[in-house]
Amino acid sequence: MAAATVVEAEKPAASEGATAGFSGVHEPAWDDSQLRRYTFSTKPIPRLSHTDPRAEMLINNEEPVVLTDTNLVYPALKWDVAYLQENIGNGDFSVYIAENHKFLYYDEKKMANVENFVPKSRRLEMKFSEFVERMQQVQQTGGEERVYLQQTLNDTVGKKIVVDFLGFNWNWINKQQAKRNWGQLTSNLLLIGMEGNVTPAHYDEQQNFFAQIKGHKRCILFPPDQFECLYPYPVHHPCDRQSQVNFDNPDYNRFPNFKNVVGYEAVVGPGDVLYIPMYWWHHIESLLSGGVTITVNFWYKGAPTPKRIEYPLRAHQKVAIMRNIEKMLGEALGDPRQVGPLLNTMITGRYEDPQEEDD
Ligand SMILES: O=C(O)CCC(=O)C(=O)O
Repeated sequence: MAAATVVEAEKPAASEGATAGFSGVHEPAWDDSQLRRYTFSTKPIPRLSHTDPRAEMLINNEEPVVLTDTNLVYPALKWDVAYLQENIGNGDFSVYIAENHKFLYYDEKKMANVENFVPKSRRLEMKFSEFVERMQQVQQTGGEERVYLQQTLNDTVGKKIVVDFLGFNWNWINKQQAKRNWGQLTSNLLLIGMEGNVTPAHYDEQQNFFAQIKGHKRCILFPPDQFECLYPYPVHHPCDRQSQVNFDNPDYNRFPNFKNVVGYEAVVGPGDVLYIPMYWWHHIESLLSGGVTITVNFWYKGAPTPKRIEYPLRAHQKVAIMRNIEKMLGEALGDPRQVGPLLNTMITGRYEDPQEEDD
């Protein structure tokens, strides 16, 4: 991994999180046929008890780890679509509808920056029962179209959900936040996905404890030092922070460094909590033929920038610098469309081999 790797885990086995079948024999909760195939290789993310000192070291070092026994969302482990439909209340929910399995995020506020930008999914506000109907319709028609509910938990939820929420292991997570001087909890996003849904690779500027509640998700992470392999969209583009590479069919002419990408992966199931460090890329897929998935994440602001900066800078600090340069140029030029041409003029032919003079 990027800096010190304190744990080398075994290759994840499909038998992890096994469930007991009718025979009493433990059956694997998932198998390899439920994973999509990609061109790159991955190493496993360690699965550890939250009491294991190696888990603490990984989080301190901002490296991912799956924690198997935090009880973080224990009261929610009974949630399924029927329970939520009964108890979640009559608020509005953001539901994305995509033309295929990929839900590429886009920032609606940045859409005006790119002429002719056509999002590959659309967001609709609807009641929970409408979402359930929509999901059933899509399942019945069996086409490419899919739906994904992604809604910040708010005070419109019903009493039973509030009780479940208050029963989360706030003691443990508050300690995690305090120990690392992270900022405030900004939101809990509830995600309810159909089997096979994919959230393509992107990074967030927040720390994330990703708590799996129902079904299994495959999470492939890449450290911030793989920026050059993943080719994020420009900062002013609606798909800022998302990789431009199509993992299903990479275009190596446009994105040659994608050949060098190496991921870290884990399949998380009910009760698992994956720590996704700030600025780490993550690609997340609900397993094929795995049924509905339910997740709640916990997003925290990062720790404040230290007063004394230590060199060499870490990869994520360089990503933050690049983001700030793009933003400053956009403001200085008064037009985000001029940022790319100016950066090209500034760099092309000047930095490739600066020691050789042409006479
Ligand atoms: O679970 C997903 O599909 C995406 C979640 C995600 O990107 C996040 O929690 O940051």
